[in-house]
Amino acid sequence: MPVRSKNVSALKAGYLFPEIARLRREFAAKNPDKKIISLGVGNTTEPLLPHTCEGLVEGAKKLGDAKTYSGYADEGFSELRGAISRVFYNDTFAADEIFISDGAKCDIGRLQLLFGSSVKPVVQDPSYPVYVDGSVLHGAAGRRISSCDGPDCDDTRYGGIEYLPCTPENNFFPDLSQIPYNSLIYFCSPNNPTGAVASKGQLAALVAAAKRTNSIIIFDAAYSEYIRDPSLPKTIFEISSAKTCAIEVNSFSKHAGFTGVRLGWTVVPKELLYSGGESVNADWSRVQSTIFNGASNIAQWGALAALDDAGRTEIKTLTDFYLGNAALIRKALQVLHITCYGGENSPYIWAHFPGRGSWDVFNEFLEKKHIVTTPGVGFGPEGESFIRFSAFGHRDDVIEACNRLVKV
Ligand code: PGU
Repeated sequence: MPVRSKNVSALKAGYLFPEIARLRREFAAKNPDKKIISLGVGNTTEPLLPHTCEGLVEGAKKLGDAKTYSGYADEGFSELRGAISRVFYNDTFAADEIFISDGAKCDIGRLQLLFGSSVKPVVQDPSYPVYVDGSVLHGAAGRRISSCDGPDCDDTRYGGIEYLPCTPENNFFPDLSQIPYNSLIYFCSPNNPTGAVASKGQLAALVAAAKRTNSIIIFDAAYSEYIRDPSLPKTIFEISSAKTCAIEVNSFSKHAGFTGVRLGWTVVPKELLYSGGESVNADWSRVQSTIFNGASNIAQWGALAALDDAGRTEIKTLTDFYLGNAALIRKALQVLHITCYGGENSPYIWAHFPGRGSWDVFNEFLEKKHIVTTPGVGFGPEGESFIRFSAFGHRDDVIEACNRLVKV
């Protein structure tokens, strides 16, 4: 029999969110009379919006008609690539710099194929766990420095990864002087889980640091449509010189409710070159056309509807709704005098419980309030005394969860 891949065996026992789902199921089995409310995984709950949904329905009908049937869509419909450039990037990218995908997570998982195992991954600590786990799968994370295993192991560092602490003390923006040469810098803004959004000045400093260290940034903008403060940048490409050092991933999941429909995109500027001068854009096209066969045509028709004027108006309503949930959760935590961050330009609230372990707090909320959250340490060592609340939920459930929270 073939042996198990060293990279797979180096992963922590279980991926964060299925582990939390398992703990929820265990609790539900032991407490069948309790109504559990999930503010854990960031999974959308509200139905698709009518105009966007109509786009999906029309897309399905096109596939059922000989005159409009289409098969493999290669790197994406050119109309959709053009519409993304227009709506999100002020038309500054050509269609062939935007690659349509089946979601941001999938592209994050594939992008490291471009850089191999010798690149140095750099992550914000805390951040979305796929950056670390993806690096482990590509063999770039080095040795696991860990004294334990299992779902509640809070010691999950890897020797080959540079962790940049993002804490209240530094306003959740890292010390960029820690970035080593030839790094692959994963940067998420609005950040999952802290909800912090980097300012334009901070992104300019990040781009300068990437250039100084000959590094490439993978910028994850999955929550950009939650930014309400007009002074905050929604894309790394608001810094124009980022075209020579950054790739951006984004998704229709969180703003159009496409978590189950599946559609995202990745921008790889033509100006972005490896140290040897080769084109990263050409290689990404080669990789995608080899191991990915294009996103669903139906989903792409839905996305085109989501990007026209009626679709954009709907999306604002949907993101406003989830931000309304976030405001309720923040308010309940403030009543309890729990210090919390985020939730204003992001659907996540990062609540601080100084001196406590995050799994402890997670268990307490589950057992006493029957509310599922996400323990902060699942996002990195600096998340240890924090809990993440997700604002994705039906309004009635969020109100009930807030009532339970404030009730002594
Ligand atoms: N990027 C970030 C920063 C995310 O938080 C998520 C989802 C994604 C990408 C995934 O985008 P897709 O386009 O849908 O692939 N984060 C959620 C869901 C958990 C998960 O494993 O993806 C969360 O709760 O953090």
